[in-house]
Amino acid sequence: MVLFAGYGLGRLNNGTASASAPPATATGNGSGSAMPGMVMDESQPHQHNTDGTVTQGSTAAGTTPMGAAVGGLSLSSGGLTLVPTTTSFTAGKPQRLSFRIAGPGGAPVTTYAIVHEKLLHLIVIRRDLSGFQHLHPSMAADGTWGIDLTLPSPGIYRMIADFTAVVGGVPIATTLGSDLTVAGNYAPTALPAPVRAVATDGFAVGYEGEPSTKSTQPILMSVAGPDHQAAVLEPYLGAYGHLVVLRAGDLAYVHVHPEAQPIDGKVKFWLSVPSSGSYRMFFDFQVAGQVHTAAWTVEVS
Ligand SMILES: [Cu+2]
Repeated sequence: MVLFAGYGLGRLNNGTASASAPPATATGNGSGSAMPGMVMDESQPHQHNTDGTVTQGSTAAGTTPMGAAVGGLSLSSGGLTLVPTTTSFTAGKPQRLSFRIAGPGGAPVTTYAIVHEKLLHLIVIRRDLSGFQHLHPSMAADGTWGIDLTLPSPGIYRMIADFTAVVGGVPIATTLGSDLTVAGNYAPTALPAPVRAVATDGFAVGYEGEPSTKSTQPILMSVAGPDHQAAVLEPYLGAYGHLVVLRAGDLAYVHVHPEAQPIDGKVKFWLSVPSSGSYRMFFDFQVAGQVHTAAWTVEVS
């Protein structure tokens, strides 16, 4: 597992510079994945697996992916527990979402590693995979996270927190989830048809590639402006795009980052999906200082 030799820890929010952190040690299980808690070189493509491990992107091409392990489905994993303060919301009304991450002894974790420029990434989505939001709450000194959140319509939503907690000096990368409820008449939306080209805020966004359960596959995103020319993509949170893939039925979570530079104007990801089924793929990209999110339905057999 020489692959991971030399990857240092991410920057910590308590001011510990990576230079002073102990180097991450390759442990070598031969699966092409890092141990939970290891922070990868983020200039390289990689996949945040649903079980909290990270797979370095293109090096895993053609090999068997993580497969069955899925995460983001549990309130508690790896000794960490997501504790939301309130989980019931009123449709269309801005409300404070606050929560903490309880550590193994129950006290809130207050130290996190910065991953993609943030200490914690929060996805909120209704269980029918509509209304995707990618948010960055802020943390108070006591470890309470908070953000103003509007859930537009009735239904059951999922909050999915993706972070690397540092407990006793050990980084633990994990993804935890909880339901949020909005009372009222829930009118679920059917998944849109699995088309390749979608219109997003005036851009035509497409993807090439075939997501598979058998191997890690390249997925290339292209963004064209109203003039039909390739849009000039800008880095957003340290990458030329962010891809969140959620499985229909249980909202199993996969977060993938691209190769460091666009290739012929296209953003290249390496993706493996945990099972056959229907997925919704969300691609965050930035043009002219604005972040947009394109979404596709993907059927994996
Ligand atoms: Cu984020």
